[in-house]
Parts: sequence; structure tokens; C-alpha cells
Amino acid sequence: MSENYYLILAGGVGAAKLIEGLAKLIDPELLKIVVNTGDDIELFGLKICPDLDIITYTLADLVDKEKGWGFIDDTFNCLKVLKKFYDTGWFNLGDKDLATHIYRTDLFNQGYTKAQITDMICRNLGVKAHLIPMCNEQVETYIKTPTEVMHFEKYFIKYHCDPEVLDVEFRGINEALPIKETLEYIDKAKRIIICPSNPIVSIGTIIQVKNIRESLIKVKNKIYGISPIIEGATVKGPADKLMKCIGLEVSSVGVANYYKDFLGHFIIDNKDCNLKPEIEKLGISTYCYDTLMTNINKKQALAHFLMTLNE
Ligand code: FO1
Repeated sequence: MSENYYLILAGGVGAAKLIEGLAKLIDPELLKIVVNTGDDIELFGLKICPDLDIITYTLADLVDKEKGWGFIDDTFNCLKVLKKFYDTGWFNLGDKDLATHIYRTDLFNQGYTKAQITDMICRNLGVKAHLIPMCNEQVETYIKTPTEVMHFEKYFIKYHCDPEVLDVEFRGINEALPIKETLEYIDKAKRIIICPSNPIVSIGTIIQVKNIRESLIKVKNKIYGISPIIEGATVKGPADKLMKCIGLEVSSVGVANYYKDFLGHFIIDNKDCNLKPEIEKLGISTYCYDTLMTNINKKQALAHFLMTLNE
């Protein structure tokens, strides 16, 4: 028996756009969102969970809408001084954003888990959706480049995804266990949505957590994904480079191939509709729509299309 809630697998900025649209159409209490924590990083002694914070601030209407991350109307006074002490000042933590990391780190030091801390942050910021880290264990994504193995955030922010990628490593993933509600939500959700997030370092990290991929395969027919690739290019971030690095074609066909054992339905951009027959050959029902979410109307329109498909 399925329940009336929806389960969403999410990364950061791309996912937040769709989730903003979904939250305008559906009671946020019916949204259960499993978020990638492979981008998590510890800097200045503080625990930082970039994707969880992006989704939290978006749902709390506190996000800096132009950047898609960080707190609205933030200032960077503390960071200016931190830069005198540390060489990790490339990670732009605003003064208000720092309050979240101080609170999270304080709770962590008191023994709370990442899932419990996420609940407390959400409750205090008025977020009604259930945000769930993909696991409580620390998982960190590292990128191997010709000169250095570096944390994903350093590659992404300090080096603007410029260096060649030789390999991707998910440190800690073998010890990662799903939060107990996640498997129940996979089983019982009315529909499961795979956000247009990075297939390798966002969705790809979540599905490596023990038992998540196996559980998704069992409910393939209720899983709907949105391609993050339009006309062979990523909307934001390094998905294209990372796909190439693991030998995937950089297109919606490449994403479909990566997801094919658990994806039942796939929405690709209108501009890629010529790829529909090739994706359908993989056993995935494919639909074309305008997936570039450049304003709230387009976010809501895509969310509406997604929720009413096959209803
Ligand atoms: N993204 C950037 O492009 N530059 C930043 O300086 C930056 C800082 C930052 C601080 C807190 C936070 O929660 C997110 C932040 N992001 C920043 C976004 C984020 O790191 C990435 O979009 C994701 O990790 C990729 O999913």
C-alpha cells in the first residue's frame, strides 16, 4: 500500500530549484527529501553540509536566490578575518551561514547524529518537509587531478572545476548506512523523484549507500527522474567532466544508462527529444519538457508536469 507522500533524491542547487517548485504545489509535509552529504566538509573546525543547507535555506525562504546557496543578505566579515588564519578562505561562508555551522557542530559535539541535527535545524528554521541526510556517517568526495587529490569542494569552488579529472573517490561510502526512514519511504512513497542533480557526485553518491540502490530497483515503476544534461552540457557544475571521466556519454542517454536499473520514467529537455527512442530502448518511459528552471514559473511548471504525469 503506498502512502500519500513523495520521496525526493536531491543534490544541491539544481535540486533546490525543482523542490522550490514542488513545495508550491504540494503540502511540504508530504515531501520526504533524501539529500546527498558527499559534499560535506570540515573547515575552521566546523561541520558543513552544503547540499543539506541549500535545500533547507530554499525551503525556509532564506536562500540567496541569485547564487542558489548561502543565506540571503549575508555579509562576509568573519570570513575576512578567518582568511588571515587559514588558507581555506575560498569557501565563502557568510556570517549568517556560519551560525548554522556553529549550531550543527555544537550539536555534533554533544553526540547528536547528522539526521537528528538536520531535524533540529529544519524545525528551528520553520522547514516542514522532512530532510534526511543520505547517511549519518561522514562521506567525503575526493577528485583526483593530474597534480593533486583534493576535496570536491576545493575542485568545485577554488579551481572552478577546471583541472582534468582522473578519478573520483567516495571516502567512507563503504561504511555508510541509510537513515531508517529512507528505506521505508522508498517502499511506501506514492512517487519517487530523482532531481536534475549531478548523476555522479550527488545522486550517484546517494545510491551507493547500502541497500538504497537495491530498494529503488524493486519500485522502478514509480521512479521519475529529470535529466541534468541539456544538449550535451550540464546546466551548472562538473557533471559533464565527471561523466566523461567514468566513461559515460555526456548526454541524457548517458544519464539514462547510468540510472537504467532503477529508473522507470525520465524527463528530458525538449531540445533533446530526438534522444527519446534511444532512451526508451533501455526500458525507460521518456517524456520531453522544458527543464531549464530559470524562474519560479518554470520551476512550478516542471514540478506540475512531473506530478501529473500518468495520474
Ligand atoms: N558554491 C560556490 O560556487 N562558491 C562558494 O563559495 C560556495 C560556498 C558555499 C558555502 C556554504 C554552502 O552551504 C554552499 C556553498 N556553495 C558554494 C555551494 C555548494 O558548495 C555547491 O553548490 C555544492 O556543494 C554542489 O552541490
